[in-house]
Amino acid sequence: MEPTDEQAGAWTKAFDSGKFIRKSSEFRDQIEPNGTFDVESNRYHLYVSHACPWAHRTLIARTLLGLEDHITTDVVDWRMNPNGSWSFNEEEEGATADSLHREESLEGVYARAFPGWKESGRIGTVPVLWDRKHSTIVNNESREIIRMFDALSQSGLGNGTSLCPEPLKKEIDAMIDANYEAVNNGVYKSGFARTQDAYDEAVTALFDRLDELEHHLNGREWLVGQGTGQLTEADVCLFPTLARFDLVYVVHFKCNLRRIIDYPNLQAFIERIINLEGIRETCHWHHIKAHYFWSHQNINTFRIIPLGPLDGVHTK
Ligand SMILES: N[C@@H](CCC(=O)N[C@@H](CS)C(=O)NCC(=O)O)C(=O)O
Repeated sequence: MEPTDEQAGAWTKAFDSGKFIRKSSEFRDQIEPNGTFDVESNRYHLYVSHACPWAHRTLIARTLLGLEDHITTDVVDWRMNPNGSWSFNEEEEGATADSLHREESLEGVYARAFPGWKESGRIGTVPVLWDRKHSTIVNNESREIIRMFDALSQSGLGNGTSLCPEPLKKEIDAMIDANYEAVNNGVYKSGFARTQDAYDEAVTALFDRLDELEHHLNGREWLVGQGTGQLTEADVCLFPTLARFDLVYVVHFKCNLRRIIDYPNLQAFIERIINLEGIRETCHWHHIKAHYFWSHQNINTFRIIPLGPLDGVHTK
């Protein structure tokens, strides 16, 4: 039976032959020294969901680059609204109000940046990087936000480290690209597939890539770089998907050929990242688990949240 528009949420408009098609991000401006969006402490604000793997990337980069004192954040409720939009709810543990505008939902924030937003029929995604000075959205594409955070760290706001050093940039981009369709987006394509063929294709590509990554991590700590490698954006982009895998995707998105815990190198990889200073604090397991099983009623009609798994990084 086809889910109703209500049950299927924002994704109803994004299918082609049963395959889930991810929409592109709308706001693509950049922070640049002396540009419209100049480098300034406490000017930019990040709206995130702790459930969302794309938003998680930006929080991890913010921590690793030492930008916590320069970029403020607000966190939406883990409950996604039936149309796919996000609300603020300071009553919910780990979530906040919209500290900048007191909007009830993220749609209100998008509407401030883009008059006519609500009529446009689009739904605002997280993460969102907001500029206090021009009262607008700078960017809502996670990959570009983390690259900008790197530039901020280089410009003296953060701890000066880089997750994308120039000599490794090509290798980093190639690794992020190679993981994007198959893994980061692949779990969604598996879970939201509306035909057996679309599902089979997505799950096969997903596990082929996980097998390759398991092999690639033999004798390495990080995905990119000489020797055992060095921590880069490529690791930051892969981690949020792997960290949600056994907790959610295996069951909810039917990504069940194997679990991450069955891959020794991938399991060691997520543990390595989670043990970096400040990273465990960015992992809100309740938001992650409750969000998916509760919000996608078209694939989990009665919103039952599974009890397990008993093992995994989320238990430590
Ligand atoms: N390309 C975006 C994707 C962001 C995205 O899809 N976020 C999801 C949450 S995991 C969202 O807000 N979805 C709302 C919707 O599409 O209705 C990025 O990487 O920043």
